[in-house]
Amino acid sequence: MQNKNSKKTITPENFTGLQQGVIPEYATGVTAIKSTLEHIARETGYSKGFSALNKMNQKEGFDCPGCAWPDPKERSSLGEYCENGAKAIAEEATKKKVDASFFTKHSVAELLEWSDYELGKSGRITEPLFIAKGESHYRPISWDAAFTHIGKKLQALPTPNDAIFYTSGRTSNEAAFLYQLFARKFGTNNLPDCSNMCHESSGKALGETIGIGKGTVKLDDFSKTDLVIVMGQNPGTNHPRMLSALRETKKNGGKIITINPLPEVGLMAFKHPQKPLELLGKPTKLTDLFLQVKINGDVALLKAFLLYLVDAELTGSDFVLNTDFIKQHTAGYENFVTELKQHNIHDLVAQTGIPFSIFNEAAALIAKSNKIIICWAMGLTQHKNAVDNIREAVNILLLKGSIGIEGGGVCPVRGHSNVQGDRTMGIWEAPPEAFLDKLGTVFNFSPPRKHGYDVVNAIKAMKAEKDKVFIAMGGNFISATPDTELTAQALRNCKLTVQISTKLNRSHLVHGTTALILPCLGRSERDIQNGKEQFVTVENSMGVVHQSKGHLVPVSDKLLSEPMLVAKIAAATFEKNTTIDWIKTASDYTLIRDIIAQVIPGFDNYNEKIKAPNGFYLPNNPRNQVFDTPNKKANFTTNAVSDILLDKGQFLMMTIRTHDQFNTTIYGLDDRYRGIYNERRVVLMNRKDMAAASLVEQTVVHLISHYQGEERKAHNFKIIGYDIPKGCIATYFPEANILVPINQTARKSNTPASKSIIVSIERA
Ligand SMILES: Nc1nc2c(c(=O)[nH]1)N[C@H]1C(S)=C(S)[C@@H](COP(=O)(O)OP(=O)(O)OC[C@H]3O[C@@H](n4cnc5c(=O)[nH]c(N)nc54)[C@H](O)[C@@H]3O)O[C@H]1N2
Ligand SMILES: Nc1nc2c(c(=O)[nH]1)N[C@H]1C(S)=C(S)[C@@H](COP(=O)(O)OP(=O)(O)OC[C@H]3O[C@@H](n4cnc5c(=O)[nH]c(N)nc54)[C@H](O)[C@@H]3O)O[C@H]1N2
Ligand code: SF4
Ligand SMILES: [Mo]
Repeated sequence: MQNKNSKKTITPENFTGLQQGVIPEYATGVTAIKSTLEHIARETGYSKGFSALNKMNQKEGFDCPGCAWPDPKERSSLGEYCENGAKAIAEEATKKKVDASFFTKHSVAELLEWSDYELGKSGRITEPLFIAKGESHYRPISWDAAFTHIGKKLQALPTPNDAIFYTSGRTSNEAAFLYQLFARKFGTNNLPDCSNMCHESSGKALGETIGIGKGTVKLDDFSKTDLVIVMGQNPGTNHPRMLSALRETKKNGGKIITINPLPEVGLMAFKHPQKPLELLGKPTKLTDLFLQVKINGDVALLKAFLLYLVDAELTGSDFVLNTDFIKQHTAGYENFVTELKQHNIHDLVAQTGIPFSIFNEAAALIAKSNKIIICWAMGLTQHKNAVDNIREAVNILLLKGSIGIEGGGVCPVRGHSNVQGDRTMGIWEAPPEAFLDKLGTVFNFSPPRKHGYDVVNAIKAMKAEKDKVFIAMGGNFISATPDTELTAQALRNCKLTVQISTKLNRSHLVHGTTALILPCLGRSERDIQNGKEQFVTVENSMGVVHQSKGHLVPVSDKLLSEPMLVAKIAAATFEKNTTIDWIKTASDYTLIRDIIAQVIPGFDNYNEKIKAPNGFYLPNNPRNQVFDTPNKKANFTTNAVSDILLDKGQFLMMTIRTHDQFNTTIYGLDDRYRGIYNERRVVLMNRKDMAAASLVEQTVVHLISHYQGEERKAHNFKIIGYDIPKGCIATYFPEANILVPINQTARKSNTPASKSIIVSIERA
């Protein structure tokens, strides 16, 4: 935690020059094309940029390094990408380079003063780099020396549990499988990943209620549904091609309800950028009913819907529930109804901030719809009661029998392009016993059984004890995690930190006693091993596994692929003491897929199945109304409404993404769909709250978060009047992460509650 009197922090706190503009009425269209072109021109040049875009999300090409939204069966010849996918590729294929001379010029201390935006814009890392104890600058190191250093430090640890192996969700199935195998052979389940901060709450809630920690819908269900409910998600920015799926819903007569504290532009109306005629005409209206819920009011809202559905007197009909489904496939219904009936629908709706008449309209629409899809993202998963949010969403679908039917089901929309695949491959601090049993049998060893650290527990462990080894397969741990100042102390306590990265970020600068930066190939780049071109495989948000093959010339000839990097670390750590030929396995990715096929259900015949141009679906029993829970039923659950109480002068704050970032990678300083330009240090605030606190547009304030008597402070934000419920404010991630208390996490999933932070506002 930061000393209240000191302004020195891990992240710079200066302004860049706020400009405010109008909020557009619809998403994409011509402005999006213009923005795409500008990014491509600036980062890669047109020739390289379009060469990459032409291959992105095409059957012979590479998977977009942006989000995990699936590709349609038929790919458009005009391109299968969105504005933000194009920005993601421009960022990876950038001409700018971070080489040894860059680090000769800039010390770590100097770079720490740069913003995340400035760091990222420095370019791609081109060679392995090392910083020794007490040194001020990174310097080049040979690959061999780098691997030997890691091997020696790992070997010297008193216990394998002193090593922590983090993963971000861009890592391919092949690299992820080798990485977890290495960690477990080394002797630990310390495999925290970005999922712990992302959809962990979805996995936990879905696992116990329907028996699989994943979604159940397929892309074409969006054209067959009666109703899509989009909760706590901003697809116009974060999953832009989902708007095309929602457009199909509308074209086929389906309805859309949006539940969000903000009227996100992308969800309101949309012009398809790859349909030239549409660009000239009117946008498609998407949301039919917008429910402007207060932050963390979702359990109350969902409970009110549930009460409406089970109470025939309210709906005026006995036929809104699917009683056959409830009888045949579920458990816990009586208990669920008994608990529900203790609530009063008007009290529940009052807690949401939504006018009763609008609630009523939405409830009536749910009651009359049979095929319902519920989609959600971080607006539901990053709260103390995040698991409850999702369990309540499942309750609705169970009442309606809308799981495992055409046009109905759960749709947790994943973030990183292979975060779901990484988990399938065993990147999990709490692996199922059956997975470990199989891994042990196939590789003839006894995998560690004790669960490892997730992200929050990894930070606490590194903070509590010195001299651990922290290795990150991608990502930007210091900027993505909560409680930035505390996490910095944790990382600096390590004896070695290793970052396997494509681009420069803050995690290279907040490092252990010694540190390595190991640069790797990006998705879009050609990967040649042993003279043969390789491809990798990934799993999208709907459980489809498919190929991804880069074709651009790598930015440097000193880069290694992620699978080869893991293999070399493993070989240096185990030396002669291993039964696996790591280097040989990583020299031909079909060999990695052969071993995956032996361990992971659904991957039998992997090398054959992956030849299908659209990939293949993994098994998903709830799609057939088979629920692999302990009681073999889909389970109703009971959940309490939010217990967050605000004192006078306090607000509930959510930390969200702008339209110009991919997590901690900042593409630009604008948030076009919210009318905010050239500034990220802003607070979106209700205008009545502003008036009550005598704050005006652009007043400079500091934010103080409150958690069980602890205070954390972030300086310099500008107030912006916005259409957001009273008592709620919004700031951007990662600037506000310093305010997220390490101990304020979701029950059961331990995900940092970065969408419900209690803060007070202090005038600067
Ligand atoms: N371009 C781009 N694409 C991305 C990313 C990116 O940073 N940039 N990140 C990727 C990743 S890793 C992820 S996980 C996803 C994230 O995708 P999103 O979850 O869409 O991202 P956030 O900006 O966190 O937006 C959360 C949304 O939830 C709403 N919200 C916040 N609190 C509440 C609440 O209490 N209740 C309700 N109902 N709504 C709430 C916010 O207003 C906002 O609209 O996107 C992925 N795709
Ligand atoms: N306050 C707050 N905090 C949050 C969130 C929030 O909404 N609010 N969201 C959370 C969520 S949902 C997530 S997923 C996490 C994200 O956490 P992370 O996944 O750790 O962070 P990213 O910003 O996605 O990581 C970006 C870095 O990954 C590296 N990289 C990019 N491509 C590749 C590649 O192909 N290979 C390798 N090896 N490296 C690559 C680059 O060096 C880049 O700097 O943040 C979480 N933190
Ligand atoms: S929707 Fe997601 S996966 Fe598709 S092109 Fe856009 S960023 Fe890439
Ligand atoms: Mo995420």
